[in-house]
Amino acid sequence: MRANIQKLGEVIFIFKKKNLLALMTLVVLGMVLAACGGNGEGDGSASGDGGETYNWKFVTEEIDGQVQYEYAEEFAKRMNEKTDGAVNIDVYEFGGLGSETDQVEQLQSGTVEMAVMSPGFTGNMVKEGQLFALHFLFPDSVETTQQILNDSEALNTDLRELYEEHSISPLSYWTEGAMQWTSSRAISEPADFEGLKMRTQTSPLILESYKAYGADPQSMSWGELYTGLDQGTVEGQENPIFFIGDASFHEVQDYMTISNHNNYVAMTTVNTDWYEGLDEEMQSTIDETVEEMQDWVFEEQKKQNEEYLEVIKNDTENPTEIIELNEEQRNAFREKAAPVRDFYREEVSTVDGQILDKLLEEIDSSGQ
Ligand code: 6CS
Repeated sequence: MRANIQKLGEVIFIFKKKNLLALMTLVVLGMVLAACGGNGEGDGSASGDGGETYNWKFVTEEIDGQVQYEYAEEFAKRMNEKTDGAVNIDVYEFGGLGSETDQVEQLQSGTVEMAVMSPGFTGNMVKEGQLFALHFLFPDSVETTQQILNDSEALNTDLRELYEEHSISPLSYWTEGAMQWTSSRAISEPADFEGLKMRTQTSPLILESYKAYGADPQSMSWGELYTGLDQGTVEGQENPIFFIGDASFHEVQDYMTISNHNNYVAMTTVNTDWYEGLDEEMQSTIDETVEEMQDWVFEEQKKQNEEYLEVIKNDTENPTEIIELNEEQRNAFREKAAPVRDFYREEVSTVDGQILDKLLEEIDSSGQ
């Protein structure tokens, strides 16, 4: 089963740049393979030597080599070592078990025990989680942003409780780096977005953020994005640099704007009932590993973002014009983005923006 999924991942890697149809076929194939494999035992089962063994599934939204997948592999390795081989975690890359939204449902139903999940795919369910879609919310420093994600009570207690109403427990939040825009036309001021067909994830507030600049946003799975950009179905997208480079979006885009308009935040999530059913010792081992992984993943995203900036700059076969916004230019976007916060408070939040306001106080006290 695992070998099949890994094979599938390699094939996806080869095909991803070339053929949407092939990729989507493989997504379906992955779902069939997963169904054939049946559920891993989430609870302990007896091993030959009388000890308990645990087999869990950990699904990610990225493929082998990318930050989320590397995170899950490292997490699995650490859990296996700490439990003397009792915990075995199978890591699934994007496409192995379906689309990003399929993966959310699999975690909720307990078909998979663990998932790296982006709030950008849960906004129709956990409305408050859409605060991550607000541009220029976090400090410019990615380090400080990570510190806030680690310490925030608004996120780690209040927002977590709202996710738990939907059987999803976010155990941590971590950045995959600052997001930048790629596009088929140069973007250096809000007017450049006028009518631009912008690809986004599914959370409605992400679309709202781009409407505020005059763009024409539409949500799409990233599995369709390379072809969408190539064929002009969409003309721009946002992502951290490592993802732009590794998914080769720059090959089918002419410009990359260094806007640092937002941070890409991912969550390490577990199925709530499953996690609460584990004994205390196992829960602490998971919690301890989740905490250790915060520094690990920070370094991983930093390394990959730096490496891929060079890859994009040096790709002379697919030249990309890089536009670096100065503070004045960023302020023009900041101004247009400000009303989206009020929209969030008034139209989106189910708790009158309380979580956002608490987070804003936490950001303020970070001094950045
Ligand atoms: O743009 C996306 O949808 C994808 N971007 C990243 C950085 N990770 C996975 C996600 O699905």
